[in-house]
Amino acid sequence: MNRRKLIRPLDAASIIKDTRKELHSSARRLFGKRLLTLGGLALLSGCDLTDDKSVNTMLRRVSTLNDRAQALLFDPSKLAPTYPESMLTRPFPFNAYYDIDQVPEIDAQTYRLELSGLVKRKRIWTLDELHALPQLSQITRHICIEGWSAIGKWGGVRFADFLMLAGADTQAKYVALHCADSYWTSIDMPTALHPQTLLALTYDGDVLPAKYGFPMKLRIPTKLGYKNPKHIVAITVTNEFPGGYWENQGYNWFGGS
Ligand SMILES: Nc1nc2c(c(=O)[nH]1)N[C@H]1C(S)=C(S)[C@@H](COP(=O)(O)O)O[C@H]1N2
Ligand SMILES: [Mo]
Repeated sequence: MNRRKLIRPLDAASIIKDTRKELHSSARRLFGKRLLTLGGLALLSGCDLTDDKSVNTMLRRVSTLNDRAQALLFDPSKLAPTYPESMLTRPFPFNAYYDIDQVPEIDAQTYRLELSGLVKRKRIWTLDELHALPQLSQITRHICIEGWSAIGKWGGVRFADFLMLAGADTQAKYVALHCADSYWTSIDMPTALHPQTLLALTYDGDVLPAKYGFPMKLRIPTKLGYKNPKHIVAITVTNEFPGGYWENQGYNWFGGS
């Protein structure tokens, strides 16, 4: 059994870990180098942590606060590290909310990508059309919240180029990504426009294998693994908070790495 299916609606432990990490690192600068404990935050917010529900509410608030801190600290021109070919992780790990024998099978011929929401040119893209756009490739580290990381090489279209081509409203807040396996996630616009955010069509120089997200995934080296959706079938530009599969179960929404 996949142990992640056992995760409760709100995985408090993961948020505490996440919160602690954030308070100890980037976000701490915002708090004037003073370390805020959960208890301290509770005092500040007038929240008494007497039961599970109020603890959850509190942690949710801390996580939302983290989203804002991370968004403020995000530097759109700062690049994630890149690596030489010699450092590629082989074999690259597979991960999903299900086991590998349940990876969706997508037919390249009938595959369509639907682009909708706050875009001038709402339309459907075929795989050939995506492959016909200018391609680039990069070697970056994928970091999964479950405690592993791996270096991989992905190729494809710069997502910012794709959004521009589509006439996306770049003032919009979110880009939501919907996947063939019902997974979904969403990202902030500055991350969508980051130069390393890639609409990835290849892995290690070849067509993206099914397990790694055929026919298309979003490779975002500035974000944690769960914010790198595979098998994307629809993209929506929106101002309404779209949440995400894991995010709605307690994972921090911004999910920076
Ligand atoms: N469609 C879809 N995308 C997904 C997931 C998923 O379950 N379904 N899992 C995410 C998580 S948690 C991780 S770590 C990575 C794993 O990607 P990989 O199989 O290429 O290593 O995919 C992410 N994107
Ligand atoms: Mo992950």
